[in-house]
Amino acid sequence: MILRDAVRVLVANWDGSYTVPSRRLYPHQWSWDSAFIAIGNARWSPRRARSELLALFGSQWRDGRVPHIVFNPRVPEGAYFPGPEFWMVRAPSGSATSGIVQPPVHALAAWQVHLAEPDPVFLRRLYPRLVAQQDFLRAARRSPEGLISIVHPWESGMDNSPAWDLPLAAVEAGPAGVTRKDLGHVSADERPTDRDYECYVALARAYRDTGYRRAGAFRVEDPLFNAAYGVAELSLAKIAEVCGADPEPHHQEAAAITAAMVEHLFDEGLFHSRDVLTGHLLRSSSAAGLVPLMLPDLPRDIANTLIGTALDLFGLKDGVLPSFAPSAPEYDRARYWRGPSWINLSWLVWQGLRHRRADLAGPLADGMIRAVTESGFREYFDPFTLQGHGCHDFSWSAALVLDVAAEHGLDGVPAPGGQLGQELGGLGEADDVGDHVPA
Ligand code: 9WN
Repeated sequence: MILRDAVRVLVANWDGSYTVPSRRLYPHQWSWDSAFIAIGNARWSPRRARSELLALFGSQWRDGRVPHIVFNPRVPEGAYFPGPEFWMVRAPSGSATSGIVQPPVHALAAWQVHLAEPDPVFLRRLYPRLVAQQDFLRAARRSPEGLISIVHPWESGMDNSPAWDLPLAAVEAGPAGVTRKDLGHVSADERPTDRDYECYVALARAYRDTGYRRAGAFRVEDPLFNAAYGVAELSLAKIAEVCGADPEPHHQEAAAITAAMVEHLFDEGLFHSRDVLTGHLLRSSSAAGLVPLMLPDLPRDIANTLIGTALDLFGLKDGVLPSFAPSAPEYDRARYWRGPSWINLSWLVWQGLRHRRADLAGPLADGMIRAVTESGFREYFDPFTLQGHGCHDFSWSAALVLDVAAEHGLDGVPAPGGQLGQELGGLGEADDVGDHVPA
């Protein structure tokens, strides 16, 4: 039942060639959401999954960047802030987009989509674009330490994580003429504050005014983003083999970023962000610091220490992962990225645990399924009561649960592996995908 409901959410949020994260709160295409959605859609409609990624990369910029939002021209400007009139930029495709990026989880998604239904033609189409995405990050964002930086909290995907409090305190943000649309859909105590928004807008405007070339007052190296970059290289190595390209450079790049992260971002049992402008580590208790578990070549002692931190600081043994450690003073159980549990973050850490600690990966998978079963496909969840917060019918909460069910099983019934076609009784494929799917 829960799987059918998940598919219903994804069908309701489908826009002809991609899926909106949420009909009302996020009514356009978002970059890392589309990767997670593709991973889930691959389990019941690989065609939609391929379309999702191809649609997003259709609005890639010439410099290789994949914008964090591709705007739907049919949605009124006022439906989401900041919209196209704020960003003032178009991709070569003609679509209005934002000018910042999000964690590069797309090569991993492309590989998972291929695994669900092998399609070398799809991979050959996407491979050069995925490489260009990484090239952009190397060219525009790599520091002498070999790490990739983000220039806006929105680029982290974990927008108002307490990890950003210190760098944001230094941002001068006057009253920015911010017209918040989010508060029309979600209660204010579950969203960032007005001051946070003023900083977001000031930073985005400053970056925009340099033609999206020079970072302003915020420049940090985030462990989730860098781990995603490393995992992308490993996925590209596999994709390269299918496409007849050389996988070796991708392996080397993944090894290099893993080593740089261990050298510069690991401290006291957790990976942290580093402020490029001050050179200081931004020590915090963010669960982003556990995501490097996804890197298979992480030294074993570091991985074991991280798992210890996941248990002691984040209470992982109970099967639910808060986005910020509950014992930390900044923790807030209901506010956005400051404590609640998110399905995508849990899924990333689950990926890192599956081949290391099946005894911990299993309960985490059960925890994700329990959250949506008890509270619906909410955007985020109280890590203790699983009460839902943020918007309803949130796409990646639905999509990733389909992936978890396919791999881990549901209600004690073993995982079918591959696609969930039979379990869903053809629900998805019977549905008309529409004419807009990129050929
Ligand atoms: C800004 C769409 C996005 C996610 C982000 C999440 C939230 C946007 C917002 O929603 O951010 O990009 O308006 O708050 O933080 O991770 O991609 O679901």
